[in-house]
Amino acid sequence: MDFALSEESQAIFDMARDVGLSEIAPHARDWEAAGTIPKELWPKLATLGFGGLYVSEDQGGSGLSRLDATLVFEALSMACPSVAAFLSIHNMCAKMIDGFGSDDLKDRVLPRALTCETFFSYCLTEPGSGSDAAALKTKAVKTNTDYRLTGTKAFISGGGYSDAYIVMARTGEAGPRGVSALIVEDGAEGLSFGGLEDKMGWRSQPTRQVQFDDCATPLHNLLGEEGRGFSYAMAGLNGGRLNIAACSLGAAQQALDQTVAYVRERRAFGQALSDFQNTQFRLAEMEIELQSARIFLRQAAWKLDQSTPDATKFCAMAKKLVTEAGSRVVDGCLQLHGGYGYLGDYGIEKLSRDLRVHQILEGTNEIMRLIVARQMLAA
Ligand code: FAD
Ligand code: 2MC
Repeated sequence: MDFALSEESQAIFDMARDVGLSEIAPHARDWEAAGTIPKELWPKLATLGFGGLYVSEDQGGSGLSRLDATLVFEALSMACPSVAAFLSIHNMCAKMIDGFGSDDLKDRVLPRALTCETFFSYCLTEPGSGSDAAALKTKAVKTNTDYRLTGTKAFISGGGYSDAYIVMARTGEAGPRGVSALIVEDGAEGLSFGGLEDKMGWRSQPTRQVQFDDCATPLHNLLGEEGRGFSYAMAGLNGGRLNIAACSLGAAQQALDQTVAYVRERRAFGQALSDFQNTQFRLAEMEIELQSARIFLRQAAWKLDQSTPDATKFCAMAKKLVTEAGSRVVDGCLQLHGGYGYLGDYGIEKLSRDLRVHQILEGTNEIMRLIVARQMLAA
């Protein structure tokens, strides 16, 4: 057992932190105001292998472990968790294609996904089914030449922005076993988008409904086998949940680092804020919370890397634990900044808004508890 990062893992973290500092951090607030991220960013990140972090090397991906991939998201989130999390969704899709796609699909789709020329979104949630994802109603009817989709997906990160969508749609019976995963490319006949959602955080990412009105996608755009799409979607989310946790961790660490510097400078009652024992104890609590969250997250990632039988449970536990710890820490940092923490210029209020949704998406933290309890009570 080794609790230290290897030199190689540390180098991956440092590389991601540096590119975040130079390419993302200076623009994060402008992109938030604009409500979008310039598409030119992605190919730049792809040159570092960030378009397919855990896509296998055979397919041209970076072949990183899940643990190393969480380091990338932790580091990028120090610059902006909204941008980092958006990239995580694309990576989740790329890995689903790598893991479950036919050779033909991989050859056709993956090269452009890895360079981010094709940026992917993930479409599971519907207006009437979020947590109970297997109740989805979007239908895909098979013809001789294509699948024809009808239905609506809700809250899609990258809706109307991305170049392609992995869509979970019903091709068979009710429940999870009647679901298939299909790739629908932007511009497909019958594909349209709802208006831009006005969100609390993640504002640089466009979120829209994705609508299918007898929308055609070729038969060869089926991912894997018919009826297995729900399992593929869930498998994708195991890694996605680790990444979202890593995004909370990196953002909270950034807030804490900034707060340590701030309390040394800011004075009240004739002394630095850092001289108050209350400040010291709060800093210590936050440090303990983040360090323990980090170790727990890395253990969960290691379990997914090893495909241990309890990996799903650990991914769910890590998502719940780290996203809640991250938000608590950012809120504590905001408090230590006093009124300045509430102002846009200091960046902490943005982190607070961006991180809040991590307790809701990629499965709410109640669903994470459900997954954990189900595994505990099984057998
Ligand atoms: P509901 O399922 O209606 O839940 C409402 C409340 O009830 C929650 O507190 C929930 O925890 C609780 N609840 C539900 N069932 C149970 C239960 N069995 N036990 C206890 N409590 C329960 N989805 C995508 O597919 N792709 C995306 O790209 C995407 N991006 C998103 C981006 C944003 C900004 C947001 C806000 C959401 C995004 N989502 C996306 C959707 C997200 O995954 C869902 O919002 C989430 O899964 C919850 O579903 P819901 O909103 O329908 O809430
Ligand atoms: N990993 C791999 N396979 C899984 C899995 C996992 N984590 N979870 C379920 N499966 C498989 C499971 O083994 C079963 O396969 P099989 O048919 O071969 O036996 C199948 O999927 C069905 O599983 P369940 O019987 O557990 O399905 P159920 O409907 O009871 O509930 C639940 C599953 C509640 C865990 C699931 O619906 C869920 O995770 N809900 C939350 C939805 C969610 O996370 N949405 C996120 C949307 S994406 C997003 O928000 C973004 C920002 C991108």
